[in-house]
Amino acid sequence: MDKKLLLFDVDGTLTPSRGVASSEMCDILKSLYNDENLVIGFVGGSNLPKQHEQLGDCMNYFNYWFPENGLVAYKNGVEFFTSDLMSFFTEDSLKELINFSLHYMADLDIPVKRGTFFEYRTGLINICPVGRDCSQKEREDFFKFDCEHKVRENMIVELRKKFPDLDLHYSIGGQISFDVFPKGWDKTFCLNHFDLGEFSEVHFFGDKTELGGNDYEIFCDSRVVGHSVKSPQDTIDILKLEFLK
Ligand code: M1P
Repeated sequence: MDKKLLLFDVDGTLTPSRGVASSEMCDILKSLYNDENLVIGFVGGSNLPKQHEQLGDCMNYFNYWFPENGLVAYKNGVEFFTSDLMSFFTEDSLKELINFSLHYMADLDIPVKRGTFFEYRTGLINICPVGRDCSQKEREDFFKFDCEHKVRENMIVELRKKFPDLDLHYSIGGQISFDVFPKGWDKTFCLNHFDLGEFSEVHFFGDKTELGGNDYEIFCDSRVVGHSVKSPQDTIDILKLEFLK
């Protein structure tokens, strides 16, 4: 019962947005992993290949990997759970969502459009007005444009209006896109994979902890001690202060 569970968001918390983990971050994760009183996991909206690109060999310093908010789950590198979006959608309701989204994005007047506007994943859908195939420079430009013009927020308002009966949750976790998933399939979902009674404390670190951000629900969960960070460096500072022996 002395064990603590530490859960980390990826983008903006362990790594820069869609960037890679620093060697300092990796060293700290290694020290935490080697502490027998700690159990370590990451939980992000991205799928595993993207998380692997970002975390590289640091992945080995996590007992648990939770891609797609824990709708896919690994323990010690072995998958033990996977969900299916089609247990929620019917083919017709999914088609309606895709058709409306593609029409909406076709009518958007934004500076640049590339490919992959709608990505169907295992436990969530990712909608990306600029297109996931954009370059790093186009990603950063879109992010600035979106901060000013609220392209994603406005689209979410329209989706909510259009599909009031679908119990969907919309969440902005990164720079160019937003995730859509059934209510309850947010990052708190990963907590279902534990018997939380085994831990004296459960901590979560995330950067998008404000309402509408994809760390909000788990950050506010009463079972969890939430840490809101501004950057990976901020995460490192808290870990050094509170968890490194
Ligand atoms: O992990 C946070 C988000 O990372 C990506 O967002 P973006 O490409 O917009 O920066 C996506 O993988 C998204 O699904 C995820 O929530």
